[in-house]
Amino acid sequence: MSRGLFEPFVVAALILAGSSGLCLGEVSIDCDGGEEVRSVVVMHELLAGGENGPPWPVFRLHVPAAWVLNARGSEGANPDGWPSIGWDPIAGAPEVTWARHDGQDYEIMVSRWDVNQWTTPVALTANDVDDLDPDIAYAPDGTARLTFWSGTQVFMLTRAPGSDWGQPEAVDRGERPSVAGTQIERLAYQRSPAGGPSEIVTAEHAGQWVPVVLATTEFGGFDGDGSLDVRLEAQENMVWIVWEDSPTRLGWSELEAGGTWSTPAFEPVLDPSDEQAARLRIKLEVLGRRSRVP
Ligand SMILES: [Ca+2]
Ligand SMILES: [Ca+2]
Repeated sequence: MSRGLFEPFVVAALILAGSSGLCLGEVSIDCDGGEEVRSVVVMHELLAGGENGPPWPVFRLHVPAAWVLNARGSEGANPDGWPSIGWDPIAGAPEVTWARHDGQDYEIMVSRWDVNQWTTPVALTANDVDDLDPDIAYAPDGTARLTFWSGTQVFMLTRAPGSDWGQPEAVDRGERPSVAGTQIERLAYQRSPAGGPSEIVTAEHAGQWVPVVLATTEFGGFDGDGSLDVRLEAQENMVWIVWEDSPTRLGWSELEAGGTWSTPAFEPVLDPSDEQAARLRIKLEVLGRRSRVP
């Protein structure tokens, strides 16, 4: 199978019986007999309540060490954050970003799969404040985009094919941003001012960043940590945004012809363990609409 024609990612949830305190996980690649990457494997422990345990330690002990990324990332008092994985359509290889604690605060790290090994992780930030929850995606032309948040500010970095990452660009006040493989520079995030409802926001770069508020909610997220897990998604020329709207439903909106966002719709969530299935139901609904366009 040629590169770029398949979904090169596998996300495996490893459920460990009992509560031994043992946390196993892994972020690694899976190759065929040659150097072609077949998938990126993210294994982790699914904790009680549906929360994810740390993904970094090695689970597949037979895997060559060069395939495994950051195997000690879950160690210490301030373990590394959850990874986001992008797929470079030109190199045909994955790139991973995550937040790493430097002893003072968190910085944004990146590493790419280069022929037969992960590159030495590089920090894209260097400061005295927490930089968190990076998300990476590639536009169809190979432009990489990476977004993260720090304090109450959302940032975006861009790397054109063959170039280095630019400097972090402040986008808007907000938290927990998400990026997707759209050709247009765009992201989604939440704004959660103290004492007020959260806003679900998308911003597009058209000369300057233009934020659009899609919805508001008083909900604090399924994990109760304030994260509404706002996700920007893009597939088959369809673009949509999903968020945790209440204890019983996800909200979603899709980008319509003409560039406007649809009035939010809602998908029931039976319980937190149904969330990923509910996100898949929304995806099928969005892609199904596409198939009905004459
Ligand atoms: Ca920092
Ligand atoms: Ca620092």
